[in-house]
Amino acid sequence: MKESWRWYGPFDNITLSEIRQTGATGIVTALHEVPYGEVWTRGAIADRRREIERAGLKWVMVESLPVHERIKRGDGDLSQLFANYRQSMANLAEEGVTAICYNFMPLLDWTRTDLTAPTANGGTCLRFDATRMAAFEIHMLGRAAAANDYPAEVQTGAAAWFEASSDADREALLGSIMSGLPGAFDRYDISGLRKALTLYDGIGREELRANYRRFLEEVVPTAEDLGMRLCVHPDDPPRDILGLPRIVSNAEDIAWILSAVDSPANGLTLCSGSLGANPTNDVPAIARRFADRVHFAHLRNVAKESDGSFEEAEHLEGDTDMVDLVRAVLEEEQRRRGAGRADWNIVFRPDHGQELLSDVDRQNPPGYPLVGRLRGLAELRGVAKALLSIAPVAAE
Ligand code: DNO
Repeated sequence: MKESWRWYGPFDNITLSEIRQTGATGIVTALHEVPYGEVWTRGAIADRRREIERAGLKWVMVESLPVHERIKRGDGDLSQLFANYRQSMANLAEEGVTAICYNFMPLLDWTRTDLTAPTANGGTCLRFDATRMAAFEIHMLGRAAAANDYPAEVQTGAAAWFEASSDADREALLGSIMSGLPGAFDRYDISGLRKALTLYDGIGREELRANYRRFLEEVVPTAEDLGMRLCVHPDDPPRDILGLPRIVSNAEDIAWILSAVDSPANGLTLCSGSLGANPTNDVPAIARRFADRVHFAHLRNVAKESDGSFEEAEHLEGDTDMVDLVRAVLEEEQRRRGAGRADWNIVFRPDHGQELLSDVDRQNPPGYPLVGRLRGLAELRGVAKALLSIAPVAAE
């Protein structure tokens, strides 16, 4: 398993030389400063690549080359946006960066209601609280149909939270919900969000799927020609949110995506934390079922609660059997080696981390502290090493 680390480039105050000390050798990054939909120039990619290589590391994965909202909505003439996406892909390939993670979540990327929920050991973690999300949707946003998405007791709790909340509480909640958007783009206030949501009127699951299929048809052949791999990131959380459909949430969705354009270039980011937030998703089973199309793994864990809330747990704790999941990845590597596949070494990164120790002073992007992720990486490395030494991993 190829150890990698997400680095936000100029937006990150963790330096490449610090990352080098974690033992990770691969860098996962993006040109976050380029507005969505614009071409990543070869020169800008080369500069970033050289900066990474000067630190003794290698740019192994793009996360993300964002898919423009208009493509998600199927809005108007998209030919320029598709052409730009393909041009960015070609420029990346020229610079030797051949794997791209992206998502197809409408409007928002990952969504949490609390960025600093206290953990039992004195650190903090990211939390999705069903009551607060309901308070946001029903009372702050005033989305009429939102009540249907929450059980009665969550609605009652939401009304109580809203009644008791101060302006500062509500601002903080809005801020947390908007924090999933990387870089500096497209954060909304309440009225901006209401307006952005109306652009999705009439776009349900089937429409979004049609728009996604069109995107895949436009870019997967290019990826094949360039020897690149695309890997879609699952929805986080894996359920409809703000009334917007989500179509990358479970095994059925993934099966649909991978067969919509059936090519090895059309692959999956196995994000155990995102998938693991839905109680009906068996993450190791999903990993095994789609193993040959997993081009990237995000390894982290969540602890779920009965009302739909969840918290980011320590990497080896929480609801997903992480040892079994790592075993599934190692089994796939073994199969690929047996089949002579050059891409047998699956890139993974410790996804998110709790804020521990000095993390609290560093102002890192939510979910991406140094110590918490280093802990996750070290634990995952230990699991992989132990599994490999106990017995050769079973392979067919
Ligand atoms: C969250 C990340 C996601 C991911 C995008 C990929 O921590 O895993 O924001 O980068 O969804 O496009």
